[in-house]
Amino acid sequence: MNESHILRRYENNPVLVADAFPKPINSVFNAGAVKWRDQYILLTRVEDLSGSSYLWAARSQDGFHFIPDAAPALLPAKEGTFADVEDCSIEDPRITQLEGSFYITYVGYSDHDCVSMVAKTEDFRSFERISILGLPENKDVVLFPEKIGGRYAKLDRPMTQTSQRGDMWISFSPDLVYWGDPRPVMQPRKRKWDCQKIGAGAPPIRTSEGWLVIYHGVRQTSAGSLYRLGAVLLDLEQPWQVIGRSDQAILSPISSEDYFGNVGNVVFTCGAILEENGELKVYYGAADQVVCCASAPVDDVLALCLEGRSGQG
Ligand code: BMA
Repeated sequence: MNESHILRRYENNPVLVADAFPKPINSVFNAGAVKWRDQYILLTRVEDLSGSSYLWAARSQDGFHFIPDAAPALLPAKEGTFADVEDCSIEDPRITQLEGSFYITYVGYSDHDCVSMVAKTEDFRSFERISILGLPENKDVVLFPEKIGGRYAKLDRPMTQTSQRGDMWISFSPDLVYWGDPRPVMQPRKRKWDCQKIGAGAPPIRTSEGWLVIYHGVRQTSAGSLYRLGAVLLDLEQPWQVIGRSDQAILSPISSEDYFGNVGNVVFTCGAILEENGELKVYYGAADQVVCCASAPVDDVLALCLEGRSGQG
């Protein structure tokens, strides 16, 4: 297999498949990831046999062998304030550890199209929904793991009808409910692998060089959308400033599991873990079917971003 990308696939991929679950499901993919009390936790997107998605946690001692919990973690709200915006499906959870709790950002689907949501949990078993973070059509929302300049900060990806393009934006909040001071952060790049849509994947990771964000980029091909992963470094104090962005993709669909699933040609991440030894583990959904892992020394990923200093924003 061509392994020219910086991220190296775990040799026994996938790390989680539908058959591992205690009831029949269609697929398990796009998972938020966190290491907590010597346990790796994935909060996965599970699609059931009816085509609706919800969230289900799986736990592991080594980051590769995951056992799903006995029951789903969070189902689409069917009543109350949030049912209106997520009663069809909830998708693509990201986990941010912030002020001692876990904040889960995810996409809610309803007749109103897709919105971005945030909920809070302490244990991945019970959740408190907090607010709608982004109006339709909004996806790929991640919270920063600390306040910036005294305010909570998020990246998200509103879509524009006119250009049919999705840029990444940042905005700020005093309370995770009211958001403002929005600024564009970066755009798809003409003629490159990320020329049509981009979106934050894993929540920003603090490094010595800046906030590291693993993101996905999309390009249309004659076979449909091609989803790949890239990396970008944002300024620690002014995270709307791009320090450097990888010119090349860091992971591309080239392995069989990236094709044989519901949506081929897709690698899509919602979570990454930076180990104490400097290894960056990226969990990704392959072909919207299974969860896989790939890794690289974080220094290699940072170097690639810094090489791309000129190709900013
Ligand atoms: C995006 C999201 C992801 C999915 C990807 C590829 O728009 O819906 O959940 O993995 O498309 O199909």
